Amino acid sequence: MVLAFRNTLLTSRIALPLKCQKASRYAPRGLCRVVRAEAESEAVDVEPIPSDPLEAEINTTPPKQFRNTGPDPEKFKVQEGTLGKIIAASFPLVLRAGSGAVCSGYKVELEKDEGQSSYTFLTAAGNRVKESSEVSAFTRPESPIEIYEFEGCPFCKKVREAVSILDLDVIFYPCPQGGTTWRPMANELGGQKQFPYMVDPNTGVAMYESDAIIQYMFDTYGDGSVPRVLDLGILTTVTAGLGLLPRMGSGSRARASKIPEEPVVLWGYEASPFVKVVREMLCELEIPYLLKTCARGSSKRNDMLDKAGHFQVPYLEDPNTGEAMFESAYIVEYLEKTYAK
Ligand SMILES: N[C@@H](CCC(=O)N[C@@H](CS)C(=O)NCC(=O)O)C(=O)O
Repeated sequence: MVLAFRNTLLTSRIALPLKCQKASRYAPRGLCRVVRAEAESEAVDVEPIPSDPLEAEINTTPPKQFRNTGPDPEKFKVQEGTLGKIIAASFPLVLRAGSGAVCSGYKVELEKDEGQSSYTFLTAAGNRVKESSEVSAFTRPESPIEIYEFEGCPFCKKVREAVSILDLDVIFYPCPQGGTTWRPMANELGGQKQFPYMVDPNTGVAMYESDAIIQYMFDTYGDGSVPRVLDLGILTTVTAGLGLLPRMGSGSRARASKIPEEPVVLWGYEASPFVKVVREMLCELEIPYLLKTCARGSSKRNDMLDKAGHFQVPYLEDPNTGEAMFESAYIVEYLEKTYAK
């Protein structure tokens, strides 16, 4: 089923509550031309996006310079008082067999250590580990894809794994239960109360149904074949759901918050438990974020190294305050202090 409803959407945006109107300054890139596909419909109708003056309002490029206000990064260190949380947040990694930890076509080689400045996680005996993937050979989206979803939803989790595997940068609009910002927005855009909901401003495609979204992303930004771990039907969804249980719904219920003017920028990837606890907080507070996806094999690890001097995730950049920081416990505290009401 294919629907085009540009005019309805434009009208409905004007009618949104004040909070949503303000937030929607950067939300609805996908408004320009939305095509909705349902799971059972194979053919997704793609039409060119007409140029739209609304697009000029959207700025997802963070300022170049941030003040680093957090502690020094401490790789794999679990901060005091957070052990239980990090163990619980590691369950999905185990139950999902590491899905979302590495990019498509991930490869490891040894190379001579000649003091290269590029990312490596291990240097020993004159050699260093070089990681790569095949994603650079795939079509890359010019603008980030947009996904409306929430942390505790197994269907959303499958889609987030695909995002990491394909190394896609995505703006996430958190829609926790009881959320009053992006939930109504998603409903206005797509017409249904269902998550995940994806809008791709590059192609004008918008769709529901996790499996259809995953297939679309691999068709458009991959080699067309969905990895086995995401293609096991009910088993994929059940393991995604079971993995989330130990966190007992964290990140799934909305709390009162101040919605920032611009999305914050989170560097991370799906399988990291340290990143998960930050995502949970972003979701509870309905803070939209641009995910700079950097699973193993992503060349964006070098980008972070260049800009921050280290590679470690999570790494948060907040264009609203100009602050940047490593360390999950600190980031969670920062978000609470800055955006919780
Ligand atoms: N103490 C840090 C630990 C974060 C951490 O170790 N993250 C891992 C990913 S799970 C990482 O960035 N590893 C760097 C690498 O793989 O080179 C925190 O709580 O944020």
